[in-house]
This record gives sequence, C-alpha cells and structure tokens, in this order.
Amino acid sequence: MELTERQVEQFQRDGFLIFPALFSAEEVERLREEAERVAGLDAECVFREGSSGVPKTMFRLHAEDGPTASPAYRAAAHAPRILRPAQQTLGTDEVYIHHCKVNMKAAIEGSAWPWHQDFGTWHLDGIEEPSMATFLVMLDEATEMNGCLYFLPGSHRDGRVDPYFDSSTAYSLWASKPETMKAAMNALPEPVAVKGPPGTAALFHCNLLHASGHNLSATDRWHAYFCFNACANRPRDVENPRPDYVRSTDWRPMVEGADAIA
Ligand SMILES: O=C(O)CCC(=O)C(=O)O
Repeated sequence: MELTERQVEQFQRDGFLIFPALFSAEEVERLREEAERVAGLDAECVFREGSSGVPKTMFRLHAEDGPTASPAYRAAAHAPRILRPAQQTLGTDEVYIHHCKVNMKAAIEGSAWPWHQDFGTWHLDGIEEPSMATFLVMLDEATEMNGCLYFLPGSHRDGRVDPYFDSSTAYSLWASKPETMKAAMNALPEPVAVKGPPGTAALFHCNLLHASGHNLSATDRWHAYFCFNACANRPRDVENPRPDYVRSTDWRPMVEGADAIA
C-alpha cells in the first residue's frame, strides 16, 4: 500500500493517520489466536498485572525465533500495507523494527497508560533522531469505555520533552510531566479518541503525545504494535541497554513480504 502525497502531509501535520479496515476479520482472528497462545506462556517478555495476573503487554511476536515468535505477526510486520507506509513516513526504504508488542488491556482489570511520547524512552535507548513511527492494529473493537488510545494532534511538532519515570503502572515507562501535558493540551486541538472495529489501524509519530485509560468495560481491548526505526538511526551504545525484546539489535533492513497473514 502506497500512501498518497496528501496522507504523507497529513502525517507530518497531525502526527498520525487512521486506516479503517486495514485487516480483514479472518486476519484479525489469526492474530488474536496467536496473541492468546503467547499470553499463556511463562516468558521474560510477557508482563502481567492485577491480582489475577492477566496479561498486560508481550513482546517479540514478529521475531524469527524464541517462544513468543509468531509467523502471523512476522507476516503482518513485513506486509506491504504496513511496511511501505512506515518506509514512506520515515523517508527511507531501509527500516527495521525496534520492537513489536501486543497490549492486552483486560476487561475491568486492564490499566491505563499515562500520557507519553514513545521517543521519550527510545531516545534513552540511544536513538538520536525521532525518525520512528508505530503501526497500531486493533484486535478488538476499541472504544472509550474499554480504554482506546487518545492522540494529541500536532503534538509531535514540538519535539521530545524530557519525561519522568512513572512506575505507578504494571509496565513502568517514561511519561510526560503534568506541566508539559497541561501546556500542550491548552495549546493544541482536542485529543482524538482512536476508536474503531477490529482491523482498524493507525500509524503515529514517535513524538506524538498519546495515552489510554483504564478498561472499564466487560470486554478485553487488545492492540498489536509494530514500532519502526530507520536503519541509519539505529541506537548508539548505551550503558545497561534494555533487553533485545524492547530495544532490538536486529538492524537489518526489512524486506517486503507477501500481503497475506497466514
Ligand atoms: O495500548 C495502549 O493503550 C497504550 C500503549 C502505549 O502507548 C505504549 O505501549 O506506548
């Protein structure tokens, strides 16, 4: 899939694009089955939350090997409808995946992700330039009630703002400070709720401010994420690098695959 010039401009202006029905019901079903399998594993890169230990986030599904590797996620990552727009928005054909994950916000128990920029953390991984973008694929209908994502349009244009380390959730992350958020929200258009049926996708810039709330509904909200970086922007060496499942060291340029998720 090739983005139009208008879509590329829209990405540069707003920091995101939404793609209704990018994946079919059958493809989503396959990705869901695989997510369910991986969620049952006892692996270092499967994180859980709540008193019942429901899965929160799990990594490395796109990998070639390892317990969480899934051919369906690998195919999705290399599918032209995902890879090509990522290449276009990063302005290069040589891209790789910094990490791939499924965030499984379980009914009632699945908790919030505070406002943050992904590049808040990725810069600390040793990555210099915000030449990074993420594809989100909805594996369930995402609603405001079940904790859909919110994007703050245009917020990526102000660049990375120093984050603070938020360890209040089951998966700690570098989040945006309240004063940063209040200033950005007062200056920019209203946040956009990223809602849609399963198979809806979104591509967003690594400096775009985004967040999601607690799942207050009786149904799960699962999202798959493929985070792309330009190969030329691979991380420099840092002290105590994060594990490979979040900070990939496979910097080989990806090669487009078939457009089928089997
Ligand atoms: O899945 C979500 O609700 C938010 C995920 C997110 O923002 C992240 O993993 O960086």
